[in-house]
Amino acid sequence: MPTTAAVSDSLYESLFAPSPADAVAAEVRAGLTSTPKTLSPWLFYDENGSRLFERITELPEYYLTRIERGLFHTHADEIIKHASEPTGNDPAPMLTLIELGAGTATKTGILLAAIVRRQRTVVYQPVDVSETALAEATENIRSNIPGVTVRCQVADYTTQALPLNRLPNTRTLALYIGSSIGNFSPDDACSVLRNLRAQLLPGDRLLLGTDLVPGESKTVAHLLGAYNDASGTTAAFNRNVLVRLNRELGANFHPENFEHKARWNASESRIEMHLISPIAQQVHIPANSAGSALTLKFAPGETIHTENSHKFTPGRIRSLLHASGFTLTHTWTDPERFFAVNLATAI
Ligand code: AVI
Repeated sequence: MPTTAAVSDSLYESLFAPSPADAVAAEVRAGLTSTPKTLSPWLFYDENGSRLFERITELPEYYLTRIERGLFHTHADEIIKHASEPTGNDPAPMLTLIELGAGTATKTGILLAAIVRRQRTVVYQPVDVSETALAEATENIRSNIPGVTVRCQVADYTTQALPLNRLPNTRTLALYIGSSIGNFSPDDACSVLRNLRAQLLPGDRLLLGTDLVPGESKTVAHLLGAYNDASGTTAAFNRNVLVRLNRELGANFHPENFEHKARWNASESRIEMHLISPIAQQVHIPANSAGSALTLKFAPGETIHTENSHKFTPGRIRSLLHASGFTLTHTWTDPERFFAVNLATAI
């Protein structure tokens, strides 16, 4: 297994995390002085950005959360049955659930309830960099699903060793859902899964949620709609990163002078989010811990690339898992093949 040094610096802060001022200053300087200009997606998730993301997951156009939740509702017992199957000389074991980037764990309750139906009790270990999200997850689960022991861990799952609390004769089922894997480049996605695999035993399982490429029913228009919704929530989420830079770095962006744009990049199989400057403009960022003051010049039409959201073919899911030390065993999709939930075994 590769060491965590294979994980790039941009992964260090992980997604969904409030981050120290120095890390924000350094990331912004590196991204906005490069060509083309970029900002890392983890910068989205300040308090307001996290709230906007929660709203995105409830939008009619953002099918990802709704379909994944539906797949859990329909198939939870089957998923857990397969995850608990005996392999080799490992007789039907009790599962322990660990969740990477658990957030508030709203969908996980469906799987936990299925595990409790099968084995009466379960230890659930949500891992996230956000303490507040974990507190909410614990409260949700403890008050709604008797039989679950919650052991939260604040950690950066992309680079740090996971706090696996392995009881004798248990198998770990790791959850990485919500298409979060899609926000990493193909190489970084492999590094994140290898970091996970390095901490599992052969026979442990991974449940991975992946958004799918357009196909017979799913069109590019569906994808673009999910990232450019009619209510403007995704646009507000995208522009909020500029509001954050004004507040935290004293920058003088006029967010209304940047247009939200979602585009489908077919050759890279990803939705890209950009903030486009329709006019020539300058933005000032005062000196900070990362260096001296910056004056950023934007030409008309120039963009800041803020996020990639990769979409997968079944073959790509299989090869990513294989390259990371897992074998794909089962996939559940909705009838129109918008989204897939994949069960894999650590080899
Ligand atoms: C968190 N992640 C899986 C979301 C996605 O779909 O890539 C983030 C997001 N960006 C815009 N809308 C949602």
